[in-house]
Amino acid sequence: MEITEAKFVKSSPNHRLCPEAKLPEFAFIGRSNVGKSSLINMLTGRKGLAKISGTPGKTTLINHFLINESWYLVDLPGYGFAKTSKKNREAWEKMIFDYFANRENLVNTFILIDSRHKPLANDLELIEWFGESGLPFVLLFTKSDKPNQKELSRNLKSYRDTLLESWEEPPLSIVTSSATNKGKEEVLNLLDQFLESVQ
Ligand SMILES: Nc1nc2c(ncn2[C@@H]2O[C@H](COP(=O)(O)OP(=O)(O)O)[C@@H](O)[C@H]2O)c(=O)[nH]1
Ligand SMILES: [Mg+2]
Repeated sequence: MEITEAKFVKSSPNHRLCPEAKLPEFAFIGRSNVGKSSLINMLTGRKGLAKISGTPGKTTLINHFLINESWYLVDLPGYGFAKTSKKNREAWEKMIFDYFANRENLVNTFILIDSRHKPLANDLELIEWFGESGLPFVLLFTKSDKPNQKELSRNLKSYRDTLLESWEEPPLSIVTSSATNKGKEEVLNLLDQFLESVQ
């Protein structure tokens, strides 16, 4: 897979206002600050495509990027921002769940997990929700350049062990770093496979 063209299409406050669901699309979801925008920039090779924010919790819109004029990458608003109100959290949930319930062109969702941490409750909840809903997803561990090798292995194993409590097999996962481009080829190859499967 080579991304030759990547352009921002629009930011939408809900699924109804998203671009027409005519092209295959891939969503990226995860906690605020997990590295979603950085990963989208890494994959597309465009540094300033998705805005990278040092301040977590800012993006509250569904951002569509058109890739190679033929499919979409979608940067979804982040969750788990500690300071958010109950009302904001409920609004986020409604927006996200409506998006997943209605976006029939969605091929796969990448759930981003910060590799610096042990399993976190709201990440696990999201993964369980995907499982229960029967929605396809792949885990992307982010910022793998940050922890040392020992911490990284420990955190990955901890995730695997926790997920194996409710999954027969651990979900497909890829270890990435937007700082070193680790995982870039793997994710792009996977996108290729998904696109072939829907053509
Ligand atoms: N070291 C390192 N920092 C990263 C990586 N990915 C993102 N960051 C940093 O983490 C912060 C949040 O990244 P951003 O992409 O805006 O996260 P988002 O809120 O999930 O979109 C920024 O300061 C990024 O520079 C990575 O792979 N390695
Ligand atoms: Mg972002």
